[in-house]
Amino acid sequence: MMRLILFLLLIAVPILGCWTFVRAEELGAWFPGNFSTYGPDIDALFSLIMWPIAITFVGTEVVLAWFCLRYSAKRTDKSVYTHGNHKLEMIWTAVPALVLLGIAFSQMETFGKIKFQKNFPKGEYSIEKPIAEVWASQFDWRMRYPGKDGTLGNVDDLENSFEFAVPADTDVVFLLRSRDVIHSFFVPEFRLKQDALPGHTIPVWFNAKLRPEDEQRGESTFDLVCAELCGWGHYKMAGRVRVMRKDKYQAWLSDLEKDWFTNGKESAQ
Ligand SMILES: [Cu+2]
Repeated sequence: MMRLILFLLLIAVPILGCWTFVRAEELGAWFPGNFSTYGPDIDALFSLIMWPIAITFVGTEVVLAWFCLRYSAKRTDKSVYTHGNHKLEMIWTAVPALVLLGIAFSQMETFGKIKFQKNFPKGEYSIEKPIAEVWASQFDWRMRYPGKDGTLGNVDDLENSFEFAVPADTDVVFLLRSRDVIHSFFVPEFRLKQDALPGHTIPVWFNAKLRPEDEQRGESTFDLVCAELCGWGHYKMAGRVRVMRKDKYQAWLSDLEKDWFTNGKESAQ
């Protein structure tokens, strides 16, 4: 009786597991909608890894439940000693190794396209001419934009915090830096997550779209969160990425410039 209860409890796990894996996508449990050009590639990799895991998980749980029902010892049984099965061990080492190797090779193209610096966009914004520098620190995000001269690191640079504005449908390259500890720049809708490491300047790129319902307005806002536990105020590193139609972006930039150089005096009057 006990054995049967145990079996039913154990078999409930893969049954619920199947239901979760099949339904998760339509329930929106994996990711929010995608709004960047390389999002679909990342989603394809997610499925590529998720399905072997799902099948292995459900398979092993079913076997576990079945073995508990079929092979659990009775009180009168004697102990059995085993030294294992060499052949079986070879198989269950080699099969996952091959699967991992397959995953490693099949993600290389996407990884190269997104992360290798030689494949970075070379349009209006590039590694040499980034749209901004994004500084992560305990516990805020600071963006530094080049001023009129288009280059960073001089007196006409503009700054703001927690709000990263970018033009829509444009390859945007920015430099990610940290002032103190490791942080991580994460925008789920862009499928973009990049660690910020102290002492390193890491170029990052994306190309974001407006949400369809925002086409009229010409601006969409997405959450920017820190995805690396960086201290007690980690939860406060909640910023926004504002994706704007190009004309809106230019207007926003000149507003920032005005505010920055008048120290807010002009807009306060
Ligand atoms: Cu952080």
